[in-house]
Amino acid sequence: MSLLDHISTSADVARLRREQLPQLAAELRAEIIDVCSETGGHLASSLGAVELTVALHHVHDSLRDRIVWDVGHQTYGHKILTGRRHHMRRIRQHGGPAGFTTSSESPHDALTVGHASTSLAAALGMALARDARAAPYDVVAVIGDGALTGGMALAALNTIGHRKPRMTIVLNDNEMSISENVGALNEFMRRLQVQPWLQQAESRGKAALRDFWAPLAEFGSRAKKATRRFFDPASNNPFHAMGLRYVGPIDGHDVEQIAFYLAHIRELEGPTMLHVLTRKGKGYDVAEADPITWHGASRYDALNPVAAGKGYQWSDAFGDAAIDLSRHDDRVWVITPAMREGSGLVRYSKAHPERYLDVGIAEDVAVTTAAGLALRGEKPIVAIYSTFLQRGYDQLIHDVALESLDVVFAIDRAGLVGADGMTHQGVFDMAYLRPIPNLSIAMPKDAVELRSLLRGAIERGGPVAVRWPRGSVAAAPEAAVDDWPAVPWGSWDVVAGPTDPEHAAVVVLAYGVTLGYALEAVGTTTDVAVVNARFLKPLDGDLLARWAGAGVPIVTVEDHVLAGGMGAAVAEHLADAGLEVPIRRLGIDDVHVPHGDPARQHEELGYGVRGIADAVAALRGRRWERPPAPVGRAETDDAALDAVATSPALR
Ligand code: HTL
Ligand code: MG
Repeated sequence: MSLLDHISTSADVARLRREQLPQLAAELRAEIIDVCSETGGHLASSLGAVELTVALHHVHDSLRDRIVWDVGHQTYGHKILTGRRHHMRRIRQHGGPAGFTTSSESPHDALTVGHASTSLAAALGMALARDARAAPYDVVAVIGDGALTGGMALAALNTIGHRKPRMTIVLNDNEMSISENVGALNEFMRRLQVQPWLQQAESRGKAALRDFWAPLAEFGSRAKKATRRFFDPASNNPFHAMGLRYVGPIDGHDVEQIAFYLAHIRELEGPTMLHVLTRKGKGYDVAEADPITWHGASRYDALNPVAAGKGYQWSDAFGDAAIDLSRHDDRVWVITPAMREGSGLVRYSKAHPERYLDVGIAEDVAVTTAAGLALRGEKPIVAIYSTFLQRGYDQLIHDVALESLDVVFAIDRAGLVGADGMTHQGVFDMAYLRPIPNLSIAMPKDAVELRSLLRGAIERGGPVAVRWPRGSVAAAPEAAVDDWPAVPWGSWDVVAGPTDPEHAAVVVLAYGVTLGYALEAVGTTTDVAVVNARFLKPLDGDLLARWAGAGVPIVTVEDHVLAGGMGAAVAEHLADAGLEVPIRRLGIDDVHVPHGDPARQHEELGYGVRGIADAVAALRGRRWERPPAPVGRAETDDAALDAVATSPALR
């Protein structure tokens, strides 16, 4: 009989006898493997957390208690157990469940999440709120060893250990982040010796736990070693030193054992960390053997799983360029905050190991370490996803830009990212980067331009952000760095239609993916120009002055929020210059965009091919025959052009 068929909420798991939990775990694992074969997704992490998930729902009620999953990518089991089983075949797709826990999706999801290392601070807040109201629920944070490398997590521990609210912290340790986990704390966890926490346990769990030691020794060798560690006093346990009670490590695939400990820990006062050893990909051979590839799987044949090849990606184009640049200039480094694979750096990490640095999930550290390198004359590239650079914002302004240091920000996953959805959209970076003095921002149209921009960034110095989207791109032909064509800094390029504004009805300014849409929308029309607006900063003020000065209506298109994007920059620039040219800005208008197919979402949000064609049609015929006198200080057309040319945005 299937147990899973009878489970639609946490309480259903609580009703099972502890001996039934292994069967539920086995069914859940099979279900996850089957679901992901159809949808892809975070398979290996979810498989590793199966027993943990079942045990958590056996002991805690996710409607009453707050189970705060860090990142939320390991929660497919949690979603299946909490009423979403039959929606899972659409996970991460348009209209289906999100890939991470999301409060608006289910009351069982305590936190909307996707970025790492937030669980401990959020759980701390919840526990303090609970205690302030003398409410009866439990708070449990579940954090991976990777997520624990984030400064936010460590700083939250500092406060948790100080305030000591009652809470359970489950450390789900599989020795893996997306790639091998890094850092001194990680190394320490490998040889962790444990405080004899038993002596400190204040509650009734105590006697029962003592009875449990003997049978524990029967478990597999890993668990046996773990059992021994329980008794080994260790004065150097950092978690203990930070004011937490520490339990473990225990076998994270023994569901009964985990349930046993969780049940006792919830009776204890203060914060307790339960260190659980798991295996990423557990129970599915390919995923266990290669948890890196199966961290984020594409769909596969469940019986004969083969990881799908991805083809040449923008990330690969970056990785290849970085290898060449580092060979060309021995001051070039690449720093990644835990995204070696995603950022296309596997080959780089082997080609230039001495100038490759993975700092763990610590974007802030990545940025300021780059500042330190640059202060000593090195040329660091921070390879970072748009969405994760949000974590390094203060460091970017305070540590890099104030000093105008030579740091290149290689921003990947710019634009809508698809299946990862709302938490991972790379649609804010230009808006948050644009106000920062001394910083250039550019987006190439292809791999050749990417190379040129990176080379230009390094040669010219100062902070530069070069961004590109998720997805595939044609590889640039092999060429020596010296032969990579230089792109005049701050220049735009007319790529289709009339090059003379006099012959244009409308001009479309686009960059990145939207450039392709613009070309398609314009098609064979001969009086609409398309411009590759590849620099957001500095803008190409000369080009803008020529086209706006001639009264050509402007359509701006971007895969980015409108507020603070390229369209906004153009509109501000024209306003400052006193040029009132008709302008339509296409992009994301003040909404959070969920998971879905990006191309479809671009259309729906009005900046795909159809949206551009409509905007062009609407502006057609609105070209000035003679530019009206500019408003404000400038009196003549020439003066207006001068004003454009001296606008602050150009400097
Ligand atoms: N940086 C930040 C701030 N958040 C995220 N989510 C990432 C990077 C990217 N990321 C993940 S999952 C993951 C990273 C680095 C590894 C987490 O390792 P952990 O969990 O040990 O916590 P495990 O996979 O079960 O081993 C996603 O974006 C999904
Ligand atoms: Mg891990």
